[in-house]
Amino acid sequence: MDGMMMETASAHIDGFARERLPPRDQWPEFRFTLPRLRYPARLNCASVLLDANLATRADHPALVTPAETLTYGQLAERVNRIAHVLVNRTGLVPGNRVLLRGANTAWMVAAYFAVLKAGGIVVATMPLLRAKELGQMLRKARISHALCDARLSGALAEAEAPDLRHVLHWGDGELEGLCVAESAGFTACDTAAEDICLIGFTSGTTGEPKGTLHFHRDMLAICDAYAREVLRPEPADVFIGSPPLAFTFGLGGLVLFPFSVGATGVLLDRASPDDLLPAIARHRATICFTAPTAYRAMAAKAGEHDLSSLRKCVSAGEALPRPIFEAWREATGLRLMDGIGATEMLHIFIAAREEQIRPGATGLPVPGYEAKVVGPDGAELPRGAPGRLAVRGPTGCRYLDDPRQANYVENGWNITGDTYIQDEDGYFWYQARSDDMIVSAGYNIAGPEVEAAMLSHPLVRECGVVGTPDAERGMVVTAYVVLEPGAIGDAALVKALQEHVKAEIAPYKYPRRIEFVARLPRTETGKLQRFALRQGAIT
Ligand code: 3UK
Repeated sequence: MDGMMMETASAHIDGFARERLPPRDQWPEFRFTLPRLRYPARLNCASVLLDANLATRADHPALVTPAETLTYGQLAERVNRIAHVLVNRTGLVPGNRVLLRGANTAWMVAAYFAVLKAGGIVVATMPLLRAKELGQMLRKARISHALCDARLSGALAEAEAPDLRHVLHWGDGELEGLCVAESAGFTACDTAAEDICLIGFTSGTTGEPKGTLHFHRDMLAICDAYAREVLRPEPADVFIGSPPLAFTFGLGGLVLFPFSVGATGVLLDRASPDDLLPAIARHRATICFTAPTAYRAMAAKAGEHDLSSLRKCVSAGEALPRPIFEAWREATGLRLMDGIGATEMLHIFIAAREEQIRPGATGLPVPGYEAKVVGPDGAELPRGAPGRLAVRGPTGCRYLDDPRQANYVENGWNITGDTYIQDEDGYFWYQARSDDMIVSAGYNIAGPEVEAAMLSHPLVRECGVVGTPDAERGMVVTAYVVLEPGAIGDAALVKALQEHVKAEIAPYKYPRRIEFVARLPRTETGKLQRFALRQGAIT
């Protein structure tokens, strides 16, 4: 082997995932325009993000959870012991896929880094998944190993998974016991920067789940692009938030970003708005990551808690309606940092630093990324015209063995499935998911714009707007509304809300139908389930 080959050769002995990367001509174009994004050919992201902190910050808290606090030194030890267990007890070889199942806990993070450090491929799963969904992932990624929180072992045991040979649990003493016998030092697998380290399954609503492949260098790229350039955390920061670690929004916001500067991540078992508010106060958290609806709910109760430690709040997962931005500013004095990310892109690629924020817009391309709005033929549209969002940068979409790759990547650009408008100053304004645009009596109407108008009415707590079939107009705009406590959803309120919307935005967009419901259907990642609204399947 010549030197060049040695440098770039994969460390994977098990080539399953690499062999199922999409064909090269269907890859997005990867761009490394910032100097920091030019990574060496060999790197292990667990060493860079975790072990790099040991020299100077070994005694600084890396993770704080209700059960324990781990310094960087203690976390690194636990990671190393688990890595030894994986290799010595379960025969893990580089390239094997390891399913992780647990709530946001320190053991979950330690298991995650152990797999990365040993050269394995992480497949993290959301706690709410059931045997059927776990089985789909286990078979699709041909997973041989699993590390699982004992409290969540049931669904995994029931999953149909012919290749799953090694399952170890933590929380019941099993993994803990095995760790005691292992040494606290582990030399990281000498992975290539382009070795796959993560398969992130998308929270898609229809069809088989899609597995997105990410390289070791991608995990660093989101820290060096979004975190370093837009979020700009400091070593003294304390991160907190609600997204599960299996959702890459949570992985970045609660683990990778804090670790990239030697800061602290607070992990909560349960992180509803009512859990998050007191936790922010108790831990003196400085940076919060959660979904728009959680900020809405927290804004209403912010006065009952000491949130004075907060300095930055990130909102992602779905569009941030302007009324929520305003409510949060009123409640805390902070400007919410909206950002659009995607599992395919690993993390956020359009956002804005606080001083650049335009309320209502998602923002500007994150340094290192480019974005444009294109028409059906892929040609860039003039500013102000709605069209399909296309992005490229240091991260991008590679589905595991999936023909749907061709739908996400066009001419080297990632097509996220979102309709956007870019304004004259370059800012990107979210309209809707492209397949959620409502066509009513010949007009194109974006549900999220109507939702924002509804939310600015004081009696509306939550709102979801979809098109429902109508004989005369093709579709009619239908709003499902959760009212503030005490409000009465009668005909007079329907009329008042319709008048309110007509006064806020173009009158033809007003919801002809309004239904009052107790709650809106949402995914575990905080997204409104529009298909459920369209089907009228409201609980
Ligand atoms: C939508 C947004 C408007 C958009 C994610 C931050 O949400 C994440 O990943 P998913 O794969 O979904 C991607 C889709 O969600 N979306 C996300 N953020 C916004 N729409 N404004 C936003 N700010 O349709 C996108 O295509 O679940 C978010 C970081 C990592 C992530 N994986």
